[in-house]
Amino acid sequence: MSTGVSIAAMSRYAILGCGSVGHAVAEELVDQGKDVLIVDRDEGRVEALRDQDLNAQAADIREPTTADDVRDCDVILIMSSDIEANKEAVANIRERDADQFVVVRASDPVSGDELTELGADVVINPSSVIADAAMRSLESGELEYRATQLSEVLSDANDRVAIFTNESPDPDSIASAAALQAIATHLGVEADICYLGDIGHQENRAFVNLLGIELLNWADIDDREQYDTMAVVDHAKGGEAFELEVDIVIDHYESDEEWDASFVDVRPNVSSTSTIMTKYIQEFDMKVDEAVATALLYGIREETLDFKRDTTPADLTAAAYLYPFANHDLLEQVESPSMSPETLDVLAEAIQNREVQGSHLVSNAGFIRDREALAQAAQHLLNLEGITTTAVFGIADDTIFLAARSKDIRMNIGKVLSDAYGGIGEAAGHSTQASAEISLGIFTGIETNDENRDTLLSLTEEAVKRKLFQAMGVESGESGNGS
Ligand SMILES: [Mn+2]
Repeated sequence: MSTGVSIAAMSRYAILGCGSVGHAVAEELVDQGKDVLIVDRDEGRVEALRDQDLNAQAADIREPTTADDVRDCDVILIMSSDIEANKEAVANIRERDADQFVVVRASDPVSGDELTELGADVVINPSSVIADAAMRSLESGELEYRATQLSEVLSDANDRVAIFTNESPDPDSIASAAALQAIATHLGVEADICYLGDIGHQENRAFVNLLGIELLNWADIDDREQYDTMAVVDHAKGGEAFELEVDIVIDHYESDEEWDASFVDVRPNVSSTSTIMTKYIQEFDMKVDEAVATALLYGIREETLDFKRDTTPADLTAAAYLYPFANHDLLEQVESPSMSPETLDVLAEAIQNREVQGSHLVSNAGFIRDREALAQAAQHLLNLEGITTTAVFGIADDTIFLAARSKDIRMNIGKVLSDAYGGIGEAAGHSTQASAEISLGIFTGIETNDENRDTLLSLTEEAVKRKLFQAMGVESGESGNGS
């Protein structure tokens, strides 16, 4: 593509080898109005192509002269099923030293590597293309099948459907329930979202209120007879044994419970039930409501810790689908009900840099302005799954400030900090929360240009982390860096 002008307007295409694949590609390009030259050694075939008003010429693609014939083409597609001939064609073209874009058909990964070495820009391996296509059709076929099943079970409801979130409803669970309710409505079936425990976290309450999702406490419902179909979504984690008879189960975790439901869709290969529900919404080809889209997007982001944990392609495509329908201002409000921008920055930095040893998390928030943000970040990180102790530190005014939190009853975090830093700084606090201050001392002479700042940061980071993990009784540096 030596010309500097638009490829779409000016490119000439050559197709070398016009069997079934080459022919299909040629037809597609001609349909798109492209200028195509076809080269094939079979004279009869060339004759037939010319009868179809195609620009074809008879020549052996292995011949060096063929490379001369296609010298004016910008893109060369070598599509013959004779892989040895394809190799020679690539070699001849590359010998001409022209800047042409070469796409070539291989037969297997080995010939693919050889063709790449000979200078092909793109190598196509038919068996992997077919395998990919087969997997995609299988996936969409399965989804179509499941969607039909789901709509049958929902439509069987004579009265109302009760959709249960997990016991302490979290965003993934609430969003999934709202999505299933929307699907039921789409099918003309009435459904309510119910919960058994209580909505504990303040953020989850904010989530429900801001999105205007109506959740009913099962304990407050007198007329339970009105529900003849029961669904549970995102229920496996965080729920006691479910005593009601269930018809629909949708989850991303395998459950310990033996469900005797007519519809079960459990996919451990995705990270959230919201991802699964998004696929159904797409399959039902329904207009997705703003609140539902926002809820689902938040559900996916929360389960994947904003796409940092166990994110699968399915989670990403679901999020990408939801993105344009979601209300991003609302999303921001849900995410940060009471956090200042500085706290959010510190928290983001701390999540990114976290190092986890066992259930202990230590993280560096970098250079900070507001020390209070460290304490909030440490408190917030304590919500991460499997974490019982957190410590977040940052640098301000030539001093390292550190805030720590613990919910591990066997650990006195105040004592841990004074063990770790008592000798080199000041530590204060008690069993569940504590803080420490360490003067940068020997480092303070360094002029803080950007490069020195980075060096300073990594030196302090290592020292601070090592001392803390030691005092906690674990050695740093062996495993489990979260970022
Ligand atoms: Mn979940």
